[in-house]
Order: sequence, then C-alpha cells, then structure tokens
Amino acid sequence: MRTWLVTGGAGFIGSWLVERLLAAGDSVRVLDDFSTGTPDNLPRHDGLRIIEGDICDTGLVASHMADCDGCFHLAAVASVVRSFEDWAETHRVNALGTVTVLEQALRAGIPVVAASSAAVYGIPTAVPQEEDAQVDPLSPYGLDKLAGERHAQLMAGHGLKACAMRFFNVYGPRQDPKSPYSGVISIFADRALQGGPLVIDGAGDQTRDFIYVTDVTAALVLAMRFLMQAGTGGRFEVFNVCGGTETSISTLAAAVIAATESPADIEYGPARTGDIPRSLGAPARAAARLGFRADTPLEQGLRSLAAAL
Ligand code: NAD
Ligand code: UD2
Repeated sequence: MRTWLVTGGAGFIGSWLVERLLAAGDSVRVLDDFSTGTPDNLPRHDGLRIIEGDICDTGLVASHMADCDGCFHLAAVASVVRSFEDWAETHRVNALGTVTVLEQALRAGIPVVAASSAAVYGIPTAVPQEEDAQVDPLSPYGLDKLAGERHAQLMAGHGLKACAMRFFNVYGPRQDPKSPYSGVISIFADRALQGGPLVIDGAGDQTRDFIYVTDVTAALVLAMRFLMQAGTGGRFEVFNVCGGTETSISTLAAAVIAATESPADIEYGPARTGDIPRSLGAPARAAARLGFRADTPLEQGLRSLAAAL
C-alpha cells in the first residue's frame, strides 16, 4: 500500500483522483484550502486524511510530504478569467504554491505529477498541438502554469522526478456550473436541466478537445507509475491530456440537449473577446510513453454527467 499527497484534492478533478487512489487500496492525504473545493466532494474513508491549509505554507507541505510515496499537485486558482481579475493572488497560488510543492518534493525525494494546462500554448499555430509546439500563454493563468513546468524541468537537473500534465477541456460531475468561471459543458448541462436557453458565444464554430474527468485521473495515475519506474536521477516529462477529438461548440450544445433530453433552445450571443478559434491536442506522446488513451466518447461522458445531476 502506498501513500499519496493530493494537493487540491477537494476540487473537481482532485476528488475524482482521490476516489480512484482509495479504490486501488492506497492511502491519501488531501491538502486543500477549500477556496473552490469542498470536503463534501470527498468520501468518508479510513484511508483518507484531509488537511486544511495553503500550498504556499512550506512547513505544512513539508510535514505532510515527509512519509508519502508521491505527490499529485492539482491545487490552483483554476480559472483563466479569475487570473485577470485577481492577478497577484493567482500568481501567488499558481506560481509560488507550485514552486513550494516542487521544492519540498525535491527535498523529500518523491515524484510529482502536476496539473498544467493547454492554456500554456495560447493561440495554436497548428492543430493538433504537440507538446513541442510553440508556447505563448495569453493569460496570467497560462503563464504561471508554464512557469511551474519550467521550474519542474530545472529541478529535474537537481534530482526531481516530475511530469507536467497539460489538461485540455475537462468535464464531468462536480464541476461547479454556478461559478462565473465554469467550463462550457457544466454551464450548458445546467442550462439544459433548467429548460434553457443554451447561449453560444459567437458563431459556435470554435472547437475544443473535451476530455472526461475519469480519463484525466487515469492519465495522472499512469504518469505517477511512469515516474516510479524511472531509473535513478531526475526526470521531467510533459504530456498532453486530451481526447484528440475536436468538437465545435454548436455540436456540443446539441449533444448536451440530447444527453439531457431537454427541450431547451440554443441562442447565439456575442463572441468572447480573445476566444481561441480551435483547440485540439495530439495524444500520441501520452499514448506511447504512458500507455494512456482517453476512452470515454463525448456522448457517453455527457450521459454520465446528466445522470449525476
Ligand atoms: P478546482 O478549483 O475544482 O480545484 C482546485 C482545488 O485547489 C480546489 O479544491 C481549491 O480549493 C484548491 N486550492 C486552491 N488554492 C489553494 C491553495 N492556495 N492551497 C491549497 N488548496 C488550494 O479546479 P479543477 O478543475 O479541479 O482543477 C484542478 C487542476 O487542473 C488545477 O491545477 C487546474 O489549473 C488544472 N486544469 C483544469 C482544467 C479544467 O478544464 N478543469 C483544465 C486545465 C487545467
Ligand atoms: C479555458 C482554458 C483551459 C481550461 C478551461 C477551463 C485557455 C486556452 N483554455 O478554456 O485550459 O482551463 O478554460 O474550463 O485558456 N462558451 C459558450 N457559452 C457558454 C460558455 C462558453 O459558447 O455559456 C464557449 C466559449 O466562448 C469558448 C468555449 O465555449 O469558445 C469553451 O469555453 P470554456 O470557458 O469552457 O473554456 P476555454 O476553452 O476558454
């Protein structure tokens, strides 16, 4: 049995990861400040310990890492929009918090699998986006995620084992639809269940690469296994965590209406300023090196989401 530290484990993706690790028979410590996450997302389980605290608290992070086998680092201010509204605080959590977690993992000699984002790429110069594509983040959020990756890469030269996982657009139960920073699928599903309308920003031909949350947690576990099996010395890898399928927002709206069997209408509003026209990840590297493949088709994921609401 192994023991894992999961920062941000009370959040949307973190709570699904915690469930997966507990189901595998491992022990889990969650470090979370409950700023967007909640203990209500987590099960009652003998193998789970929940610590309320800030990832920038060096002593706290160090003390809980001391006897862990590895760390999954998911805690973040996880919103592009909020990163503009609350620039310095986002930077504190996403940059300083990440460096704190990485540095303490380096000192403890444990591997880290950290959440990064497709936001590091900025506007794609070509799709599908491979990990070696140009990075040019357009937001403080994306910039701090990129900085976290670079710190991990630098620390690998000093012995850290780390993977940065560039999540594309993740969806599934427990993603809060009420927040102004919510992802489009949780907003559309909520609107569909309220009877509509679903409001598409712009023409609806913009595309995204959606990935269901349990596919993401599968990738995280495979990345940790990869690091545990790596030889001695430092190691840094970056992986897209994506489905490799492009879906337009109009197609998505129709699919959400079908999955929820809703009578809701679709309306069109103004395009979002700075919206990215296409986003599609290349899944080949994670497939080749981690054996990862996202295997939840959009229709199936949307049905699971609808059933959970
Ligand atoms: P979330 O907001 O549900 O989870 C983040 C968690 O971190 C929350 O539980 C929050 O309370 C906690 N947290 C925030 N600041 C903290 C701090 N200072 N100390 C301790 N805990 C803190 O968001 P999520 O969607 O589950 O995102 C998880 C990770 O995945 C984040 O790193 C995010 O940037 C990344 N990500 C998410 C998506 C997506 O589509 N959801 C896409 C790309 C990357
Ligand atoms: C951002 C981040 C991504 C991830 C995600 C979290 C970038 C490049 N990407 O992606 O990494 O953090 O946020 O959710 O910064 N839309 C509508 N109607 C709505 C809501 C959204 O049409 O009611 C459109 C929106 O204009 C956009 C698409 O849906 O074209 C996706 O929007 P999103 O906010 O879910 O995510 P996105 O791609 O901005």
